[in-house]
Amino acid sequence: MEQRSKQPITYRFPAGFWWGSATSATQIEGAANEGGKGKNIWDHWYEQEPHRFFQGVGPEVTSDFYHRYKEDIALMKEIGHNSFRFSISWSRLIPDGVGEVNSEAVRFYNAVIDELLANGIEPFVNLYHFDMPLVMQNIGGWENREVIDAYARYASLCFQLFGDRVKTWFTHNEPIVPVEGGYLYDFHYPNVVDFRRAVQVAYHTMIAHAKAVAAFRRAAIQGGKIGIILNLTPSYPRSQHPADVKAAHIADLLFNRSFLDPAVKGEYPQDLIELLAEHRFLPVMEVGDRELIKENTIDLLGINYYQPRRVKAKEHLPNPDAPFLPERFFDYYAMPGRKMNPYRGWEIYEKGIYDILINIKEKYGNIECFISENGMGVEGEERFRDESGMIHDDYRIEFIQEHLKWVHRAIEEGTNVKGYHIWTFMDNWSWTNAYKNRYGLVAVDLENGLKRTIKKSGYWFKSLAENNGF
Ligand code: BGP
Repeated sequence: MEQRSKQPITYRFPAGFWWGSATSATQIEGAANEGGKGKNIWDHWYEQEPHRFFQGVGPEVTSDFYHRYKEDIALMKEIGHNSFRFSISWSRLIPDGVGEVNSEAVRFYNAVIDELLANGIEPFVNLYHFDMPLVMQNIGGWENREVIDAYARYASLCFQLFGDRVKTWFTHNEPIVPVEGGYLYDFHYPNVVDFRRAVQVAYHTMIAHAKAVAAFRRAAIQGGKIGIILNLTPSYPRSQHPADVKAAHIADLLFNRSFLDPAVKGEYPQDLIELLAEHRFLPVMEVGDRELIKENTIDLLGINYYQPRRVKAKEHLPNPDAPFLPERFFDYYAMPGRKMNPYRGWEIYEKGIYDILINIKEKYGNIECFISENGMGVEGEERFRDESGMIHDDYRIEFIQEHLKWVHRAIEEGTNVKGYHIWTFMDNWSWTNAYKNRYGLVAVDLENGLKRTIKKSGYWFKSLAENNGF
């Protein structure tokens, strides 16, 4: 193979490794009120409570990918992408969630897919990234079984419309996050705080997932694979004391295994069922659900990893009047000496990515997987721009390298890892944080007509992809 870099390659990845990035519709498309798109919960919540969004910035424009996808895909190619994940906006494709398909949306997604393929970039398509159509939320969102059926129909339409060219599909991105945000901790619409409803939403999201997988099997897309993308946040106990270990085990059950086990093994962990039953929080289930989950396991697992979860046994009895939350079972623990991202208050613990992969190998049948998000958010990143306009984000290069060393080691130890996607391609709008934390390999200059400029990390990523290692 041609050696493009002068540097020797110490960490070489398997042939055909996927190098690319991940994005989501609401975070990059913009054109929120254009092209016949229906409103989703983000458009609605922003209209209701703009002050909840960083600097009052909502999702109307974001990075304007809707109008600039050609330029952006050219940049992806330039920085070495061989694959790229985006999501379809359900409310763009089917404005009211259940009715007519919006032909302008079909045109747009066809154009994006064709442009990616023409540039040698494999499209990875996710069906749901936090963006419930408003009409669907107004009848209860994931709490309502009708919404599950509407979602399954939407999924099946997507397979019909785009499955001739898109071979890699995902049902959900981080399905725990809308549960946490929307039903426990008040950072997504509908801003409910109710453990019982949260459990029901989580359960129904998995039923929706299984129905989408079933629809995918019926669609029989040649060479197609379907999966789910989970933010598997490893839970580390403060110590090996049994009470700390138990606290970490419960956090793992609630936040990771509540989706991982049904998706990969086709069943919920017995300990989770017992825990919920003990506290009288089992969700309402229907006849046939168990078989549906059993029969519709995934082909491919996407793993998002940002930071670990460190917990300890509870030190005080919970206040019986406070709302019931997962923290009923553990307290968070800030490990002394832990490494922090100085620009966004998250811990950096590179080995976590390895621990997740080894766990998947040992306990989940070594299912085919890839790193579907990993990245470093930086507040105030504009200060690292030089006169030429380039952002010198050496910290991001180091962040990626240090994580990739652990991914490499996991591959050497026999894990079935097929690729690495960074969050994210270009700086984007992020939920209530709006443009606060920048994650892109490409900068988007908000002061300058959303001008795109490749960051230092973008050039580094190019050499990483071209050399299939570093
Ligand atoms: C992940 C989500 C992304 C993105 C990222 C960064 O959980 O899948 O959509 O938002 O986190 O989050 P933030 O911008 O809040 O730092």
